[in-house]
Amino acid sequence: MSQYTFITTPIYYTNGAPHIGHAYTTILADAMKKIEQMKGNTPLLSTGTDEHGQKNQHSCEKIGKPIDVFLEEQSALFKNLFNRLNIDYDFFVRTSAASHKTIVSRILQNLYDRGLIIKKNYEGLYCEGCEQFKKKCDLDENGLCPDHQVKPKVISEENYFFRLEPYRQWLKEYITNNPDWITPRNYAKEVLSMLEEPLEDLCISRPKSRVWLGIELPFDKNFVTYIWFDALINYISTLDWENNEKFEEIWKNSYHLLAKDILKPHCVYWPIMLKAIGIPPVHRCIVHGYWIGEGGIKMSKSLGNVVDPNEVIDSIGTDALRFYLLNNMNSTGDAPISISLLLQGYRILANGLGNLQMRALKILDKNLNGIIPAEVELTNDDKKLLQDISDSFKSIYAQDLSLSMVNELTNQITNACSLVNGYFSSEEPWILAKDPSKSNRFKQVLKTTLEALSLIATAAYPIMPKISKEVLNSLNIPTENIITDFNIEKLKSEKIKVPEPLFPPLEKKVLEN
Ligand code: ME8
Repeated sequence: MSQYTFITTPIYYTNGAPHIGHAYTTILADAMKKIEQMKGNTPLLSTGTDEHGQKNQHSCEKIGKPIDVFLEEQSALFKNLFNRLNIDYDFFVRTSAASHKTIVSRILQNLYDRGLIIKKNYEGLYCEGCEQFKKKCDLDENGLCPDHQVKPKVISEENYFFRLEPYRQWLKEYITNNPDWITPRNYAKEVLSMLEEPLEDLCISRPKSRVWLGIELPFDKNFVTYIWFDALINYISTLDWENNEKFEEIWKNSYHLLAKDILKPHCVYWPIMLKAIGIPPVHRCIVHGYWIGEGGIKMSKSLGNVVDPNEVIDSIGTDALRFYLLNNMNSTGDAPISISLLLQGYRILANGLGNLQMRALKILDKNLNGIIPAEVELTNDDKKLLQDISDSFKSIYAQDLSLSMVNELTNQITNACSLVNGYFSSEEPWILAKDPSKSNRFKQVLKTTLEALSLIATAAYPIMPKISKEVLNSLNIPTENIITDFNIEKLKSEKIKVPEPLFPPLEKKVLEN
């Protein structure tokens, strides 16, 4: 039976242009949406931009544009990139939208009226990059924020606070009783260790004298809402939770995707906020590591070591970028990225999938007038090769959504391409073609290869949507509604043409310089 699956990405800060890290989480979300669609479910994907807080404010002040213009332009950079990346999002949240602001205000007023928000003075170390107060133990040996490599400022001010401690025990038990709530599990352990010590009250306001870009507190006009309290609510405001009669049905199968930098807000603050609001936690948090850029540190806008996804798309195309990212980030940690690694990834695709398609279709065209020999009976060994490939894809698609599931899918695509390329080479169809007595074997080899190609292209749809459709179209398989059909021997005796190469040789362009 079809069910909703709600998949979210973080909403990204608009203080700079999007980079590979932003592209990755959004591509991962899109791949998951496509997997759910292929399974016949009804996935909804939400992404967007986080448009308040000091970081955005400072960037806007530096550029000197009116705030609305600045936010509109910055947000458009993300939308444009996501369009180029073939991201099929259903919602694009902008926290500056009136509908979001109203919901945040209503939640704040409700918590305030119930005595869950209190006012007091606070002095602490503040990292603007994280938009968070830090404890000494959060900093590195030089007293710097490990993610932003800056010394946090000492800030003392009156603010409003939301008490987290009363919920700590509940959250600990929830995580212990739901070991897959945060995946991979090592991040659940990290969160449990954050819950060993009493939780400090969460400062949920910023005085307007310091931060003017934010949602005004409904009960005190001298303050704006702390950006995280505002941003996390996007996950329910985007569904218009109070007025949406399907909210529960959608929420019960919801997935938050995020990198480990924002584990605490998502896995400590957010479930507690939801508990106080009266909503159960998200179904699952899927956490990934960092893309490590040149210099061996986390790629980030503030550090200036970013790979520009638009440049990469110009050079190797969207699908090769999607494949590289989904194939190289696995559940065990961080992953390296550089232009030369991306180019290497492109060549692997060209030699694998690209080569497989081209050699099979060219020989078909040359010897059988381009007509697929669908009528030929395959040997048991040929059938077994196809069945093994089919079973491997079926078993991956049967898994629940996770980082490792998507990663395994990319590995299986690569493995299947090598397997079938190996089969093709060892059967030597170009020699069989010359010997009329071997005509049956020649047809069997071609049919097996093309059937395998159709399985690989179907499985690859969530990872490389455009390439997948190109391959399926080249085999005359309809692509309006690609489903998890891994039955073997589906091709018809139809005439097909040799298409343009999927991964043409790269010109020596911008990227390599
Ligand atoms: O944190 N490696 O926004 P943000 C992997 N607005 N992923 C990366 C990455 C890297 N080097 N850099 C960024 C915020 N990402 C808040 C979120 S949500 C309610 C509010 C990805 O622009 C990754 O998904 O700093 C990470 O969690 C997110 O971008 C942070 O984006």
